[in-house]
Amino acid sequence: MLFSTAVTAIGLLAAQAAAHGAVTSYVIDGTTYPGYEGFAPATSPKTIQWQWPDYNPTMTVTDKKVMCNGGTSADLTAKVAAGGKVRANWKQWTHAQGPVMVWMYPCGSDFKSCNGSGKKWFKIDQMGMTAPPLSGTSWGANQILTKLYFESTIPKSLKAGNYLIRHEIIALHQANTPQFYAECAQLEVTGSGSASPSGDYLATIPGYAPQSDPGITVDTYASNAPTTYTPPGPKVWSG
Ligand SMILES: *[C@@H]1O[C@H](CO)[C@@H](O)[C@H](O)[C@H]1NC(C)=O
Ligand SMILES: [Cu+2]
Repeated sequence: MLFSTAVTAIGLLAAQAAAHGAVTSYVIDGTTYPGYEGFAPATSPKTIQWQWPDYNPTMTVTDKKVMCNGGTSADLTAKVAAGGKVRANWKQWTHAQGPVMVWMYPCGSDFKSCNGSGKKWFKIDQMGMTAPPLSGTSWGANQILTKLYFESTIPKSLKAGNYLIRHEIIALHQANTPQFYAECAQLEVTGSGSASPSGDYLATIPGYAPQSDPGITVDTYASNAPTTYTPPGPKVWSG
């Protein structure tokens, strides 16, 4: 009895773990960079990605873990030309409903002291819902479910320098119980750009929107569910 209960519990845990996901590698200007894989932090290979401790979702937008899934600085940094492409790969993903948002943060000269604080985060890309219903599959998250990647362009005019890139999925498959999945990696943007977003394009993380934002706390299955969806946080800055 006890034994079978334990086996069931382990089975459930494994099923839960398998139901989540994280960015596990990147392709940046054509070069592949490994990230973390599996369920335990690794010391090798060295990565550009901030080490995350588990696949579990963060449950509130105000939790510190929402920033980079609990990660701190990485050993490596990937170079990317402004105007170049960053593709994030997920080894597994299972939830169709929810937005994908790609954010950046200027790190200054030293990644080791870069902690993501202050109102400096900006979005460079996002995909919410492209056609109703909210309970359907016309979502950014479903693109990851079917393709296991999301590719974005670094704004061509972005000022050169050190940045974090943060890929975030908000899984909305449980009514009024959003799940945040976000990972960060270190980029050195090159080129002759001199532009930086300001004002309404900037946000702090955690807390880029209230937990009650209709893009965060929503019942995608409600009979009176809205037919449109706006991802939470600022507008995308494209340079
Ligand atoms: C984050 O970094 C900034 C700038 O270096 C620093 O002023 C701040 O105290 C740091 N915050 C934490 C929580 O470490
Ligand atoms: Cu999950």
